[in-house]
Amino acid sequence: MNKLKTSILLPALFFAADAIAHSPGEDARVYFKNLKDGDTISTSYKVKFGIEGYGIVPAGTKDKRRHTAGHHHLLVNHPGNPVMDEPLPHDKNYIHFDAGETETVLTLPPGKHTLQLLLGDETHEPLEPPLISEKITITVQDQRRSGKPE
Ligand SMILES: [Cu+2]
Repeated sequence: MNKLKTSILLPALFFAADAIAHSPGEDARVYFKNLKDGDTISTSYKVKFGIEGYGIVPAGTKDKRRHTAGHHHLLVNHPGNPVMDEPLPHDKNYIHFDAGETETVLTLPPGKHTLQLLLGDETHEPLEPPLISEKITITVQDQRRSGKPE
């Protein structure tokens, strides 16, 4: 009985291991460490990217680490929803952190902006299921109007 079970289960396990490559677990998430929806920030602000349950490696990583890690993308004022089944574009709405950076100094013009984090694999494609943060709206303060002397 036991022997039979093992012989049936083993191939299934190998198959499952293959299927979960590039698939973060249910608890995995990406998030902004020091920003939340509705925050007001200055024109230059160091934003920190958080990740749990998955790793960070540079884009283009070829070894097996690529199955359990990816790199951050910051979506800035992205209209609608990103396409999830092809590599993320390099344009004004997507900042790639190819070196595996986990923070950046944001320099945005005064006003409201939306920000969202999306993890990509070694070819800049979102994972399955995607690791994506909530989309937050922040306001960049107009320092010329804040009353500070120039
Ligand atoms: Cu990328």
